[in-house]
Amino acid sequence: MAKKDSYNESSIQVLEGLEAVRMRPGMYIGSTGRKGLNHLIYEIVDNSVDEHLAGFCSRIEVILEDDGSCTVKDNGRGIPVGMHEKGMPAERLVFTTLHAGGKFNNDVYKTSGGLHGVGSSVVNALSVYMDVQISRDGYIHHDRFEKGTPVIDLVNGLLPTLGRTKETGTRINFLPDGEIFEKTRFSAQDLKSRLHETAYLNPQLVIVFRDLRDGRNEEVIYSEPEGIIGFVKEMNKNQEQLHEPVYFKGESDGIIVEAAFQYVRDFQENVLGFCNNIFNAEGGTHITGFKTQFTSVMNSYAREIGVLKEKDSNFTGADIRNGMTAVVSIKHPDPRFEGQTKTKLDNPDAGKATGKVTGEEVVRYFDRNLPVLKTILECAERSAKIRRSEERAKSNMLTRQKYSFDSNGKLANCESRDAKRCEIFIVEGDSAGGSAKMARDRNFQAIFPIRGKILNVEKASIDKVLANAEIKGMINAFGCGFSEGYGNDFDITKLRYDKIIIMADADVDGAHISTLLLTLFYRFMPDLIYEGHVYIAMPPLYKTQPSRGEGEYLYDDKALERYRKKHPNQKFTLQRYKGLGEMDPQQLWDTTLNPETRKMRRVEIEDARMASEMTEILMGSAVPPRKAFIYEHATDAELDI
Ligand code: TTJ
Repeated sequence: MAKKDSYNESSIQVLEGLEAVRMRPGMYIGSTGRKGLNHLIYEIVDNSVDEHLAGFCSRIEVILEDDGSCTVKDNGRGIPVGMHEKGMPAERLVFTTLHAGGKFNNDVYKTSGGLHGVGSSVVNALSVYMDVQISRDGYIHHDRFEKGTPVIDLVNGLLPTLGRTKETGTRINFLPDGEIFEKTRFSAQDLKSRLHETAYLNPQLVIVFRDLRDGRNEEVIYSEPEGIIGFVKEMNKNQEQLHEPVYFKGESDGIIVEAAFQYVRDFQENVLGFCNNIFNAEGGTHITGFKTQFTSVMNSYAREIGVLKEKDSNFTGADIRNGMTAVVSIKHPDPRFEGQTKTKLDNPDAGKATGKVTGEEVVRYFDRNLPVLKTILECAERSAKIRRSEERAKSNMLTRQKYSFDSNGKLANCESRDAKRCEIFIVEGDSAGGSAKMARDRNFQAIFPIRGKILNVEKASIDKVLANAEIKGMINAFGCGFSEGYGNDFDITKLRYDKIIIMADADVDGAHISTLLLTLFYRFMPDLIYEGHVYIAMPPLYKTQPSRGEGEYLYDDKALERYRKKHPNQKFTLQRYKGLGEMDPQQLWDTTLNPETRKMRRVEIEDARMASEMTEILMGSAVPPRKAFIYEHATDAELDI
């Protein structure tokens, strides 16, 4: 009897807990948009990865089912199913209680970067149903929940079984709740890149991805036995590599540190940080520890072998990292995160440990590999030379153009100077720019037309980028300067517009221009993206005009299909907008400019990171991959709404 009471009591608490998740889902999964939806999968998969890290799981399958649900399956030990002292099977506790650290507000970010560790109970609460099958102790144990509530009766306090098995493992099938999420279609592209990343970070793990939606039968197996070395190779595969990747691993103060790096002939550095397998978009102490120590070791070597003479000043960190691609991955027992998106590792001991291991291991490597050392120091020398000449060029250029804002002929500025209210639209094409100028609310909306394709900033050096009139005009208009490898003149408090809205045609060319602009922002003004100031306008593709009643704007071909299904017997004329230039000012105002009715999407840092990678593939010197990429992604250039 006592047991029964405590069961009731705890189950009420449970429901209250999960009810809170459904009331304020954003607090637990960040957003209820595209990203939050995919995070449900990552959250579940992370449990299987933890089981792998514990040494008991070698294979994980992730399946996007035809019915819109997702299945995650592993060959671990299986979640324990025995009776817990709280009066229910341990498994049920896992799926119905908010775990430690998974309480309210920011504490949920405790265990790792972003949203990992929030708990499978959160996924459960936000799912129409969740079906659980656990193979262990010779049986397949079964449980099922709807919106977080158990819907299966226990048998003598235990889960019913579906049959016998010799295997062990956990299988979860869940369907996200359309009442919670704006969209319930998972993004295969994001999921695949995340699973691939996980495979690189766990070289002994095999991850199977399957997409069975819309009659598809796609299967990809991610297995990366080379680990982060393979990760670095993959990132560098389209560039000229200057040496074999260098890899090291060590431990200090209970923190395991691993890194791989390789130089390519390029003017960029690309150093990625991971803590406990989670990407740290904003970097953190481990990255700083790695960079600082690497700089100091390389400067010592440079003096030792005479690349730097007594009178020379040291190389800067950026000089030394020019052309470097690196992955730094640490395992920390109690990571803490800060920053705008809670993805910046904050533990001082992580910096110390990474620095210590880097110092020891890099010296051990270069003492035995002098040719690689010399190659890298030559890069640093070249970079330092370019830096000095660019510093001169830059200071000349900026003093000359400092006050050219407003006198710039192309910017149609807004009247208000209250940055919080102001918006600037970067509009592709002069004719669309003209319509936009007429259509806008000039009180708070500025228009900056750009002509054709802007310069590809991925490859160009900084003085070339600044010499480009379109880019210079944009930087001037924003008012906050820019930062690049060698210095940081960027000051976001000077930003003149709260929203920077990219407005390009809904076709492949438009997507290309957006990609180039995102790359520009990502490289030279990344805080604009980190702080959520950049948006992409979503102009419609069609407008329907039935003989009676209101017309409707449609944003892609799927919406058109839906419209036809919804109005099977209706006759209507269909206007197709080939470009923004075809809309009259009123239409442009309704669909793209008016804050009340327009559609637009905020750019996330992952979008920008992907854009930058795409640009590299599209514009890089290697031609064959470019062709392949355009072919593969031609259909993705459609709008994603
Ligand atoms: C816990 O300690 C005893 C042995 O089993 C451990 C465990 O929980 N293993 C485990 C959990 N393996 N896989 C999971 C798991 C897999 C999925 C897909 C989802 C969840 C919530 C857990």
